[in-house]
Amino acid sequence: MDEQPILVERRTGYRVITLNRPQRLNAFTEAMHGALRDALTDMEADESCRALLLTGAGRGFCAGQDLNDRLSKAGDTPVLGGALEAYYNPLIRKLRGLPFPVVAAVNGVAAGAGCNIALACDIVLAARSATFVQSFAKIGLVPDSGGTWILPRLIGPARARALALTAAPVPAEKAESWGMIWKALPDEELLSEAHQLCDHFASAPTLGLALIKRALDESWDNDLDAQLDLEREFQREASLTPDYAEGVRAFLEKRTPVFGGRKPR
Ligand code: T3D
Repeated sequence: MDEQPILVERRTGYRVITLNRPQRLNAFTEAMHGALRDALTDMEADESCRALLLTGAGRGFCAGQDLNDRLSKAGDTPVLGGALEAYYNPLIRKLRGLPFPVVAAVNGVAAGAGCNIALACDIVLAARSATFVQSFAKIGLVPDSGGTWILPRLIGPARARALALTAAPVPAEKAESWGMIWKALPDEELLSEAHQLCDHFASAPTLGLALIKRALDESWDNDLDAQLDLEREFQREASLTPDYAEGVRAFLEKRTPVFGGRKPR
């Protein structure tokens, strides 16, 4: 068993989680899922945590499920579904629902569920040497961890379908040009840019950003009418935050706003 399948670092206003099984390109085991779930629950409960940076140790971001756990000594493979229910689906729901921005710094290959976990993050930065692979078809599986939902929404049905059916790797710069990720960066700049972004979010109007995330997510299921109603409600909610008042005052006083990210009293 790995001693620390993930590493958690507390920075001022945000946390860094590093998937830490580099010898297996950070593929997921149950222990890693458990540690990640606990770390996410812990940071969600901490009001001082206002962003998350997710990255991988070594040369990969994450190669999805550790396939060593999917072959018994007798050579049998299991019936799947249980791990999605217990681990991958809750993980994707948690990442999407965190009340602050999640930045993925994809340092190397992101394959299988590892690819879709990255794509579920709010902002995806990738090293130019990184690739994104829907590798499921190579082993007779179906994209999971939200891939069949997120991928076509990011890059359109034609590209999503071809990638899912062929498992062709997408290099980071192509992923950027397709709108699959936010930015491809020189490898040596990846982490510093991800930290800069999280530093920025650590002093941003966090409650407003959480509402932005929800509004964009909910738009997929709404028609324009319903979305306009939702925007009215969310705007009302945002206007009750101290950060909105601070933002307006700071603008009129021509100074930099100081956002506390706190709930209204
Ligand atoms: O419950 C369920 O199971 C359902 C959930 C499924 C979720 C999924 O994610 S299913 C998809 C699982 N992942 C894959 O199929 C990807 C398998 N890996 C690869 O195709 C390739 O490793 C990569 C394209 C990711 C990278 O290729 P490359 O050439 O850069 O590296 P490599 O040499 O293949 O891998 C380096 C090492 O990591 C190697 O170990 P070794 O030979 O040095 O001892 C390799 O075996 C290991 N590794 C990579 N991916 C996995 C893995 N070991 C276990 N599981 C992996 N997924």
